[in-house]
Amino acid sequence: MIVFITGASAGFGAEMARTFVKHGHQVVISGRRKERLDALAAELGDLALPLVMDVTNKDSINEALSMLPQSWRQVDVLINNAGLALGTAPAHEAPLADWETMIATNCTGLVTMTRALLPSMVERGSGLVVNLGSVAGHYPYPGGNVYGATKAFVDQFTLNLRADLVGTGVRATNLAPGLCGGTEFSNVRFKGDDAAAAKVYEGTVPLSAADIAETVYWIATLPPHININTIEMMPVCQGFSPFAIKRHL
Ligand code: NDP
Ligand code: 8X3
Repeated sequence: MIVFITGASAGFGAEMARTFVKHGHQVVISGRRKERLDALAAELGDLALPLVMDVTNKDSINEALSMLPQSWRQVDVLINNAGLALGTAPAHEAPLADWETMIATNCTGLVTMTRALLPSMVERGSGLVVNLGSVAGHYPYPGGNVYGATKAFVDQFTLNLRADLVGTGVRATNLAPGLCGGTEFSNVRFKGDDAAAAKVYEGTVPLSAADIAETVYWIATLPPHININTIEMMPVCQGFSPFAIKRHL
């Protein structure tokens, strides 16, 4: 298989690349940080192709895709993994620029990549799009405002892809994890405050990037008549909050 992973310079994406290469598949590893991609490509060898690309920029996507060698163009699996959360401020205080960046990356980037690679899959009658959603798209929490909303978009977009793709042989899955440690997710969310990022996972056994990579690999290697629509997964230590009620006592 040829697997195209967005956001492969860190976290889930890098681990997915390792997993698919371990099983002998070709992997396009994309992201903005060239040095990270080059280091991962050096680790993985000829089965990995680094591709510098910013998913928030249509020209950057088109230019990167146009540079794909002929033998790497028939992408079998697109993993729309590039994404981020910025901040935990309440809606009335959060910087609008952070919201715009999350929407541009998690929504616009994801649909632009999908629109670019989907026609070839439909033409060939096979393919798979795996989108990284989140439990934040299913359950509200304070400070989750736009991040959660972008992931709810991922949910519905994936289901609507399924609606359009019935009969084409092309599959689509939304993978929605909960608390997952060992990636840069919280360091990015807390804008480099690594102590605050580490606190998120204190005293927990969170999901790991390897857990996510194994799940994606399982989805991608199921027999072609099976479509996993949505998977929501959490670490056992995570659950649900009660409703917040402001009492005037
Ligand atoms: P990381 O921060 O470790 O990795 C994010 C990746 O996305 C990096 O490789 C980064 O690369 C890439 N990326 C970010 N912005 C862009 C952009 N504009 N263009 C191209 N690539 C970009 O996060 P995770 O691995 O933890 O998260 C991966 C996905 O999983 C995200 O969509 C996240 O929302 C989702 N998720 C994460 C959870 C968690 O708890 N960790 C739980 C549920 C979902 P670079 O900076 O080099 O561009
Ligand atoms: C990441 C999971 O709970 O931090 O999508 O929003 S959470």
